[in-house]
Amino acid sequence: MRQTLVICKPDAVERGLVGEILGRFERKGLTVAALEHRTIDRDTAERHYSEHAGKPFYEPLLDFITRSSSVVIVLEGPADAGGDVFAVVRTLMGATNPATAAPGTIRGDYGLSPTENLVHGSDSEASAQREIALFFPSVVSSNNKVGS
Ligand code: 3AN
Repeated sequence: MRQTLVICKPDAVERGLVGEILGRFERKGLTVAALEHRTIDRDTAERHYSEHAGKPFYEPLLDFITRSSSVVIVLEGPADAGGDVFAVVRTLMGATNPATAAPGTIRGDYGLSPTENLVHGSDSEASAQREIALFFPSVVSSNNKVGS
């Protein structure tokens, strides 16, 4: 199995779109390996978004992601699914800026704000490993295991 981290961000929870978002991933064929409704604390947010430190949108991004609860999810799919699970998730998410994301994608269908863009998905296998360890230290990811 391959795993990736998804966050239904505070705007998704506030707008009641968690079921819609998770349903899209489930109907695609991915399954939930771990799920938690939690308010992300500042320290975790800073570590999660460390690559963006110093950028103009960094502080607003931290304020946004910590302002209310998120639903943090580990999704998984079979290793032979024909594509990396993280890439499947990102295709369904759509481009970072919802205003220009393709119709039919989550961001393209439900968003307008570049900061409040509903959903996060790991952008590589390495990011998935790092982010799953950050949010779910008890979940042992099977990514990259021979024969899995
Ligand atoms: P993605 O979430 O599509 O992988 P990243 O990793 O480049 O995008 O950015 C992380 C998050 O930072 C985005 N989901 C969005 O909330 C915010 N962000 C990225 N670029 C901008 C921007 N130009 N203006 C405002 N917020 C941004």
